[in-house]
Amino acid sequence: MKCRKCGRPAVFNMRQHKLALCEVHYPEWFVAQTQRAIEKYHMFGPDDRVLVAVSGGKDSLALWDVLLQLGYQADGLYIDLGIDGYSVASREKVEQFAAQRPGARLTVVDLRAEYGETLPQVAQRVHRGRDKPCSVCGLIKRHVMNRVTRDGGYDVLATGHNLDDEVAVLFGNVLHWQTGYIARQAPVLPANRAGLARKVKPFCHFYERETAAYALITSIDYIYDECPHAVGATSLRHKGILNQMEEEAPGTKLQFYLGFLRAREEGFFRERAEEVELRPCSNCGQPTSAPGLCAFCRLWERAADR
Ligand code: Q46
Ligand code: ZN
Ligand code: ZN
Repeated sequence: MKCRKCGRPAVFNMRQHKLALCEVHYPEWFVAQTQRAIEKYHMFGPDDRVLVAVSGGKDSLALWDVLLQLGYQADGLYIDLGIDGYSVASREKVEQFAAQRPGARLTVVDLRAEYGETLPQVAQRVHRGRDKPCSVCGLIKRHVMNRVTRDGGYDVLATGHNLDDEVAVLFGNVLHWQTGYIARQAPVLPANRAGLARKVKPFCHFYERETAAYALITSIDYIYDECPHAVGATSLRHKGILNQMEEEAPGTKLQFYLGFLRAREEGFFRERAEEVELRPCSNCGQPTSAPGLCAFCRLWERAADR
């Protein structure tokens, strides 16, 4: 197979786009497509300060890499959750990545150092080991990301969610008709007056294999292993089913997602998207729908009670 642009041997073939490219033209295409998505959804401009949430995985590091290449003012945020083995290894990848790029600024929030407990410790205390720590983890990450975005004076928080991630979430929400969640899923979540930061997903049109190919071809050193708690997650099961459909009909995932965004644009879910009223948490000041303390502060308050 030959590169569509230069005729040299292609290293990557995208069946859904009927496009094969070589090792020079694939990264070029990938960077240009990212810029297109940023413009299409009016995510941010050259004057905005962008905070990229990085986990050490291929998607978030590729995103940081591409934004720096495009000349954006992009800093990184890594949250050290204290998960045995995984956190040490992923933090190392992120720190190495930042060290190799002059001018790339990285903020590390170490959960144990700042709040006194690692994620597994909080989850054990709250769930007594009954459940996976993922719901507590999601809550903690959302809080810390919002806090650093706001306190650091950033205009926007960017995450490395790819098309496979977005489609798996959409699929799961459709299966359970979680209409409120469906209405709130979008490439851009605007900031709100209560203090929620603007959030964007510049990779939402890329298949996971496309971000992986970019990371491999451009030699980004990322952590291959997933978090150990990801094993058996429903979203991974859904990804498996969606991959089967994609295999039989290339483009299925992209069409499902773009069709959803079109329906959204036409106002299909508008009524459902009504915002719940938020007020500042009495302890940290972050927006919450609960009276008094936010869910994050309640987590640690229970720790203090003991
Ligand atoms: S990091 Fe956290 Fe994920 Fe690990 S504990 Fe679950 S939610 S699986 S993206
Ligand atoms: Zn080429
Ligand atoms: Zn709070």
